[in-house]
Amino acid sequence: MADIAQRFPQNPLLTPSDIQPSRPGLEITCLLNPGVFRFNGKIWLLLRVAERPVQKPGVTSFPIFDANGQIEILEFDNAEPRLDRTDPRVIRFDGRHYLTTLSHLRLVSSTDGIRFAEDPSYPPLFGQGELETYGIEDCRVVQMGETYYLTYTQVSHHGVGVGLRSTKDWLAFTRHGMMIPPHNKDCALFGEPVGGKFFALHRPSSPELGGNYIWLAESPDLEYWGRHRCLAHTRPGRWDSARIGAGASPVKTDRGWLVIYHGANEKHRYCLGAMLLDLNDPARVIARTTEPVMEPVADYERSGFFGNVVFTNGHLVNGDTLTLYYGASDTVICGARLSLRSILSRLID
Ligand code: MAN
Repeated sequence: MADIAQRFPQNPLLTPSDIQPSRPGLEITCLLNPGVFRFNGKIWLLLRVAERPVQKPGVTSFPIFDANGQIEILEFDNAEPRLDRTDPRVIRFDGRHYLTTLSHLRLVSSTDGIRFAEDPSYPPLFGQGELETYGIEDCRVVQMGETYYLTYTQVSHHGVGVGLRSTKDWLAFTRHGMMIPPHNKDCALFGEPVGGKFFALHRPSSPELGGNYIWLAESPDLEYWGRHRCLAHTRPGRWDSARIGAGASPVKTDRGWLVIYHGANEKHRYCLGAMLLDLNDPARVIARTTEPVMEPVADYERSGFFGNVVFTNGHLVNGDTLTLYYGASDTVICGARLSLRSILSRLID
């Protein structure tokens, strides 16, 4: 088997019952896809917490924020013929799409990288304003100097785009607004400029003509992004045939920028693979793994809210060890270690 990930024996590290809902009346349905960083001598995860009301029989209900930041609960009768509930993540009603859960971001920290707990002095991050009324999701975190940059998915009825916030202390945040407009997600900033420019991987969707491909953008100031180039397509007939998207910030190695990315096939089976980009010209793809480096094989990766998913957007590097934190089955948070050398050996002879 292609999988070279050594899963933590303690997996899952966090389950929905380990975290308190953000308000009375809501339950946590899923913990997903954390951003990862070091701060104040600890390891931190910025979890995506997906909530909805405790479900009543025969009814699908979920919260959204109104433009004033107040929670509103929408309810749909399951017997309603115009309601399409085939995907547990999204419902369609009368031509409109809604998320079945509302996500916010929650900080947990750890000294050993295994046991994580909330620190009440660091409050959660919620969606704010009209571009985040359906919540915020899947945040990548990168540190440049003393500043941490957060790139995350902003969801609203306007569409799905990439938001940018920054902070130095995880208490006060600067909101930089929408960095890349819909439909776009899976945005990972490079941790340092290359040739004097900032770079970001991102994932527009152009389903009618084109697809869900990984793109590269550059910026002089982290504010204005341009020179968009397509780096990688989905590959028909393979594990990454339907959609691909970058994981965390690329890892700088002496062979190139190593990108861990997720790929899904038409059956929505999410695996992880790797790509190597030129150190001086990240628009040049040197190599890409033929097979995944990690697949949903453990029980907790195969069944859950949305089964057959391993999805990462956060990792730490220590020598040859890449410690990935990932969402399994869109339900629980797990950890795994991979050797950088063995990933690289699948990319270059
Ligand atoms: C999308 C996103 C992720 C999620 C996967 C699998 O890519 O919503 O957050 O983990 O789908 O459901």
